[in-house]
Amino acid sequence: MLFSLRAEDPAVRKWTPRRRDRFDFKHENQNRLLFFRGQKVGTVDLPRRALVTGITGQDGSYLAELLLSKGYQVHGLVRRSSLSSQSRLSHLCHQTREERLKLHYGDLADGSGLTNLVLDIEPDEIYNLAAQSHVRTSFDKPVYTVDIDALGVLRMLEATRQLSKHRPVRFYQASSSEMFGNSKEALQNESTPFRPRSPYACAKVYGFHQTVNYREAYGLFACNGILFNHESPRRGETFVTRKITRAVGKIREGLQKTVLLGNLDSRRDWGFAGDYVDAMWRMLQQEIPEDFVVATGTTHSVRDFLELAFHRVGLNWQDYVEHDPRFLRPTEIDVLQGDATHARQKLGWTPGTSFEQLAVMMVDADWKLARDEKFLASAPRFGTQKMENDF
Ligand code: NAP
Ligand code: G4F
Repeated sequence: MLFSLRAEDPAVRKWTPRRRDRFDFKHENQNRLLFFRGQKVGTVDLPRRALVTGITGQDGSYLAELLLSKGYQVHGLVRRSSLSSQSRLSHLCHQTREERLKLHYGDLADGSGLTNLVLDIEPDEIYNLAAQSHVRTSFDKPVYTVDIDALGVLRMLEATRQLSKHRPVRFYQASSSEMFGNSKEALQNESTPFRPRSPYACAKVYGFHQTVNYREAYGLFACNGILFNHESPRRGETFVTRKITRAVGKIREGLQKTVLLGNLDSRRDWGFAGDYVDAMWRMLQQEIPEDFVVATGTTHSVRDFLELAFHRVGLNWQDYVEHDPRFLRPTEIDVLQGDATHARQKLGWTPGTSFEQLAVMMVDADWKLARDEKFLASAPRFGTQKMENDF
């Protein structure tokens, strides 16, 4: 006799991973067919489980939102630090019941820790987003970058392979358009050769090929998303778009006078991070694992972004930008422009936000942030007592 269970049934909620060992699932839309020792015994409407490394980062926070909105139970890998790094997630922690979003300490440097965690959580889908993601920094910290961005991928793939011996699991690797380097092709797609030009890009190329190899050697459901630059109000403040929009807000509010920048001529294919995490999810819903370029298909210079951002608050960028050679790179990529035809045709994915809309969204958010900071700076301070001898 076949039976049907729902996620909220006490019997399902009480299942421990060990008890689940004897069960196996096969996906059929939202339902899972439930097998016990190889025999089909029913269907279970369990929430799908995802593990996201890099959940505290820009993409991790948007992906967690998306997965929670689709009913997933989301597990996130978080690096231990003396101060919380959860600012991009705090709204989710408040909104979401504890069983839906669970955070675990872990580090991409710690292979056995990753394997234990993956075997313990038994995720259906793993999104490997964690990385030392700053290209300029990778020139100063090449060995660390390679450890996390190259060997870290291998550690995650090994952990995933161990789990795949017991149950089906799908793996997403956050690959990057940086891998194309100074390409000879005007538009870069899945068959464009890689010509990496930074320690970061070299590490990402390694992670890309290991992901393909695990797919081919072990039959793992593993995909590379080759994502072009994507930004948002949650972008780290040392990446050029956010550095500019933070400066625009502060300059407009009189909190900062100038902004120091490097190469203004480089061109990037900039999209909105919120659109791009949807492409990641779509990749893992395919029948057959493949690699996909995700891009807008347009390219703009840093100068173009400056024009738009300063114009939004009624200022002329040339009055505020100064050149600083510290922000140049030993090797630069001049132009990136992606061709996401494959993602459009296979995944039904298209970008929903234009370059202009992205700049406006980021400036508006950072202008508001600067106004809030100004207000806070002018408010009387409470809670600290002046020391008797503090002149
Ligand atoms: P991000 O904001 O810099 O986030 C990186 C995440 O990785 C953070 O959560 C960070 O944790 C975590 N992390 C760093 N080192 C770690 C380690 N040793 N162990 C565990 N976690 C670690 O990057 P993003 O923009 O969201 O990008 C996500 C991924 O996509 C990265 O792999 C990046 O290389 C790749 N990518 C990004 C773009 C883009 O334009 N954004 C384009 C192509 C590919 P902390 O919060 O503790 O720092
Ligand atoms: O914002 P960026 O630092 O991004 P970059 O180097 O393109 O890398 C980002 O996108 C990659 C995808 O292609 C990701 F894989 C990677 O993780 C990261 O998210 O720099 C963009 C351009 C560069 O040409 C840089 O030289 O802006 C130029 N730039 C000019 N002045 C600057 C500055 N970049 C930074 N970060 N800071 C500056 O002052």
